[in-house]
Amino acid sequence: NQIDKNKKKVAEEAVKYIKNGMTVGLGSGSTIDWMLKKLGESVKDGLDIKGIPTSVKTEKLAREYGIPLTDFTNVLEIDLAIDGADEIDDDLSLLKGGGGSLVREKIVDSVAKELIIIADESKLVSGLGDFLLPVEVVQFGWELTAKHISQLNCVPYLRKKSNNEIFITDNNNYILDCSFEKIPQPIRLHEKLKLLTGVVETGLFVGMVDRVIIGSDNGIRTHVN
Ligand code: DER
Repeated sequence: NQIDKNKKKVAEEAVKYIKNGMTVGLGSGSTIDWMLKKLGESVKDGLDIKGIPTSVKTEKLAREYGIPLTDFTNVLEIDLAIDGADEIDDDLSLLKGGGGSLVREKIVDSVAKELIIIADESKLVSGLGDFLLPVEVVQFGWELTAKHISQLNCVPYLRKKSNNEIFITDNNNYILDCSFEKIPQPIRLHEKLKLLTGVVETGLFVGMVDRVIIGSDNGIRTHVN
């Protein structure tokens, strides 16, 4: 469908920024899945890179496509990270975590020398918060963490899988999806959430993005920070 075509377009455009010798942060999500497919083809054509995946799902797919992988045991620097997003606001602040990989994504995306976000135009918003904000929390005492988060004026929902079992992240934590409606000052909300005992990380990615590549029916638009 058209959205898939747009995701494929921006995914293939992003691969052009990957150069020989790079260590590349591999994001997570369906748009990134298209990027991994294209990157695999470039690797087959001789592109010499190593990837660090931000989820078990991305790791599996990268292996399937023959993308060489490494990890922080071997490298402590990432030249370029490419990732998706659930919402992108006018300041290029992001709301991420729809796929449940926000912790590893933020670890990789924040250390990368350059961060490129790829998305279909539907992700562009004037303000963050229509999408529920994912917050990763430790399992122990999650009910208390949820109570403290709710005191920041939201309703936290414990993420469940389709079979109604509790969703467990790659880091063996839970995710609370929080309805803040409007998030006028993402960094302020991130800081308040991050200070709460039991909170591991939030899906607010502020001041991290260098370039956004947006796919729409009539082509590709790039926003540079
Ligand atoms: O969970 C995430 O942050 C992912 O990047 C995800 O939100 C991107 O989703 P999509 O590319 O499948 O729309």
